[in-house]
Amino acid sequence: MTDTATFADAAQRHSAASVVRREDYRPPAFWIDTVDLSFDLDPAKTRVLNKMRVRRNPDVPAQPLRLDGQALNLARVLVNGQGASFKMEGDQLVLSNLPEGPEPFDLEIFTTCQPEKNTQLSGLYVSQGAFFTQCEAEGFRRITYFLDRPDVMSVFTVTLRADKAAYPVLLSNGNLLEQGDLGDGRHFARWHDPFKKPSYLFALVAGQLVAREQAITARNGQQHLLQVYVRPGDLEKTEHAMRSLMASIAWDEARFGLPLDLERFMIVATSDFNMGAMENKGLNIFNTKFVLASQATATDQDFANVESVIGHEYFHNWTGNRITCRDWFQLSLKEGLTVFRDQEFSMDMAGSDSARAVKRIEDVRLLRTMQFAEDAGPMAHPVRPDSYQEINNFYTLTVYEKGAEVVRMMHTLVGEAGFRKGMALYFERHDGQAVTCDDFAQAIADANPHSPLAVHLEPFKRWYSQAGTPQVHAESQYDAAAQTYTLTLTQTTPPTPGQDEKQPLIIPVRLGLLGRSGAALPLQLQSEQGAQGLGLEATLVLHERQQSFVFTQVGEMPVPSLLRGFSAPVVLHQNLEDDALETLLQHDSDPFNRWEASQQWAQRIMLAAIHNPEAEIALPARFVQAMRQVLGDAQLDAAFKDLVLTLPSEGYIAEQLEQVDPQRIHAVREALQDQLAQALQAEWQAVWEQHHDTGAYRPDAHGAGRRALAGKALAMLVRQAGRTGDAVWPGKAYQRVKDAGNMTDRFNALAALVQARHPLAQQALQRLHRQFRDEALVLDKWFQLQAMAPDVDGDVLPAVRQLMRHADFNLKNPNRARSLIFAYSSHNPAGFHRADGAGYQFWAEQVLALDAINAQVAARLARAMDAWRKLAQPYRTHAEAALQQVAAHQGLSKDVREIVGKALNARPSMEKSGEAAH
Ligand code: B3K
Ligand code: ZN
Repeated sequence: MTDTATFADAAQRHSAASVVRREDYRPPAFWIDTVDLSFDLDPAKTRVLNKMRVRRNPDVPAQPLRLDGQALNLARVLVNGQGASFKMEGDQLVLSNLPEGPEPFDLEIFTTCQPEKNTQLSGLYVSQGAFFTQCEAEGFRRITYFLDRPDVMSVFTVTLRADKAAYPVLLSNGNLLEQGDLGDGRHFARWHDPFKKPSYLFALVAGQLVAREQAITARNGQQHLLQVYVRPGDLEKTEHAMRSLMASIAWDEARFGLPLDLERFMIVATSDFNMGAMENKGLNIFNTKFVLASQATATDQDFANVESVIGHEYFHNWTGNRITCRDWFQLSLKEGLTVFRDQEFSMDMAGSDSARAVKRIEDVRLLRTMQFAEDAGPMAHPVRPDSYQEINNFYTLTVYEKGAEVVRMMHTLVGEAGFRKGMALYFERHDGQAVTCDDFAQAIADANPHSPLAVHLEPFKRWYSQAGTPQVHAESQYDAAAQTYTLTLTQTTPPTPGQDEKQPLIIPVRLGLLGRSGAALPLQLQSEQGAQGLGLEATLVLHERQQSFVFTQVGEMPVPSLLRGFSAPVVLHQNLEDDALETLLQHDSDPFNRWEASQQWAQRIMLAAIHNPEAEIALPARFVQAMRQVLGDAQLDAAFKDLVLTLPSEGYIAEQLEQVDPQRIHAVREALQDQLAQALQAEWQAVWEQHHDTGAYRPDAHGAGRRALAGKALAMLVRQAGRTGDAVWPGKAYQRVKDAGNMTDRFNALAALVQARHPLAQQALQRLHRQFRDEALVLDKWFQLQAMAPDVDGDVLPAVRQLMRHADFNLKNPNRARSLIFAYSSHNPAGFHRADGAGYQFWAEQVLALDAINAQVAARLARAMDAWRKLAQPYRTHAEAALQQVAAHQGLSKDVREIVGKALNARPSMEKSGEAAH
């Protein structure tokens, strides 16, 4: 036994912020081939014995072995069974006198940790009496000393020992080798994962859990056992999760030829989790929010989310686990690709073309409201970042959603069959390796040597290295005499922090042309080889800063339908007349662009109203008429109508402005909503009559669409009633809160009352609370709805403060903190941006309070102020003061320090960029 050293989290907080750079990547000096871990699980003090087989990396000059550790108590270090000398440098355990030569040696490290004190929820922690782990990105070092980096891949064997009554279920990755009693009321289980993996994919779970089980036979005849573990009492809410898992397995086999590679695949749910879920090999750990679903407690959106997140984590088994990331800068290698895969999975599951389009619209809406904002703010970074202070801050919309769009563009450029070939080549080359984003792009291109992707591969890869949202300007000219239509596309990307100069990108632009009657016009493109017939739709590849495309034999002045299906993550500027937008809305064969036309039109109306505070806020009759037509169109799906009738969000409108007055945006949007409610009252009633009864509940796309549209109709009718004093519709809504047969209808009715600030809302809220007081996920919704209520005379903040004192509120539970504090700070602009700055003060208090508990969650909340520089006065001054207050706090985590530091200091040529873009 050598000395004992304690390194508390606090020590780490005081170390100076250091920047990790991609260019500094060096291969590891040692490999760890096998790891044998033994745990004696105890909430107060868990003992961890870590036996590793280590060898020098022959490709790297000899140097000491530096192992990462954090918040550990070190008791013993043995090399080949002998006490070894070591020193501590910061958080690292440094071993210098190791055996020389290429032979492997044994390294044994004995440490203890304190799971019940671990409020960070990273490493090994306790949630409701059970043990869980979260190791990505750098949590494994909070369990034992290790080369905690993704390019070190090892074969793990894990022994768990614990009290049998308190922890009857003992799980880890891979296959169960043996289990049994130890006497003294303790028992053990021993697991072995045959696949080598990086430490971030390690997991263990121990507790009182029950499982839904399903045996399946794969296409190749192999048997697998699937298990979904939850707390006793939640079992009946796991059917949808199991179905989703089975569908995911079948989909990956069918679409990509990728089978399940383990005997057993386990999902475990916990209510204390920093994010959505985690793809640990064979043992996915999930936030309960993305596992539990029953019609009584979950909405259609919840059902869809469960399906998509289960798919996402399952798909990581190949894209992330079998092939992993060389370093954390390559995070999008697994995340962008896996999001693309889960989006495609959800679309395939949705079925009809129209339901697929609805899913695409939802994905694009998220990208444009959240990722575009990120790209325009102080945290803007490339899909493959160049540096970070805290990697957990880079699990962003840019890495995930924009990363998925980059993969989608590759898919567009090589086609579905070509993409599948590319994926096959990627696995052939890299299975079992830790690789880079470049390796992925290279494989897709190499499998499709004649594709535009291969032709333009180097410039295409700028999508990985260049931050900021490209702006594409489209101008066109019709020559009636020559019957030619010339489309000129120009691309620019605004400067972002640390990146002033931008190069042109490869931008696929899917398009069609419509005639006056709305019919699609045949496309013929003039090229060096003569006219090229393209059918009714084509994909142009923009690769220069400016390019003109000449279409010939165009018999009439066409309406262009550009960027169909949102074929590239860019902002398209094209100033179409209202006439053209109406043609697209009514006739475009591309449902995405039909929806887009409605949004462009609405956006134009909203921006005009915002810029003219003197003028009366009014919806043009023509727009109202177009909306009336959409609502009455028997050919259109309900879900699609719901999306068309949804005005662009306040956040999205804010993004379009140089200077943001959140109160003005809110006032305009509310006034226009009132007008939609009033002018279309008869239509809303008809919609309600047609759609509110969806029969027996099934969470499919069709039923969900009907419920969504009925919910919107009810909200509009209650809104209108609130203005006229009519009691019928609020009464119906209240009745529905009481007797709805499913949570979607119940929640929509409650939301209608709360959003209209109707007096019945309080009663309805109390009722829901009484009925669902034991359902944590429903209570989250209950808090969230109140935090997002439309502000009247500044009354939301006091209500939020009051809710923080509610017996059911708990700051330590991330879901609960998000449902109240995040919902208010990030999703209620009018409630949050107060002229007295009190919302920002509240934010500062909560960031600091959370930071003392859980740095990752605190840093997420810190991002609510990303866009502060664009705020109008007096908001901006108050916002800056609140940021300064957080920044000045002693002992801030590096997570929060990075976010507020960048918010205050990252002053790119952003101000310049705004001008360039408008
Ligand atoms: N890979 C995890 C995210 C880990 C986040 C660490 N801060 C979930 C996912 O993307 O599938
Ligand atoms: Zn993921």
